[in-house]
Amino acid sequence: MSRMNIRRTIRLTTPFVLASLVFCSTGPARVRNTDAEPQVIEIHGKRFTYEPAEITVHKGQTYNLHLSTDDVAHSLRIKALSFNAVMKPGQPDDVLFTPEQVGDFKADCGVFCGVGHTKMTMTVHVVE
Ligand SMILES: [Cu+2]
Repeated sequence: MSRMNIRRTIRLTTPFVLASLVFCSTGPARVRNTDAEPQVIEIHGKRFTYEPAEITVHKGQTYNLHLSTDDVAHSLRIKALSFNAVMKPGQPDDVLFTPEQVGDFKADCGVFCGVGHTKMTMTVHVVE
């Protein structure tokens, strides 16, 4: 290929290469944003249990805890992880939760809700 043909080839292909780069760079970014959406975990509190009674989450990952209750006020409290979110009857709430420590943690209710209040617990497993 002559020098002139090479220049012509470069001049003709450059816009397509740049367009491809733009297309490729926006494609994965969209996927990344979708992946960044926190996973939703539904937790329902009622005298004197949580449903589910245990959850498993990954360290450093952010979750959207969808908390709800219908009877009286409760909370989801994980003392070891400095987390406490009040659950009000009839007012479901979304709370972001990012565990930063691996282990099995006890969650309990931080709002007195009756005679079985101290037995209202669940387990949060945080894994790598
Ligand atoms: Cu309680």
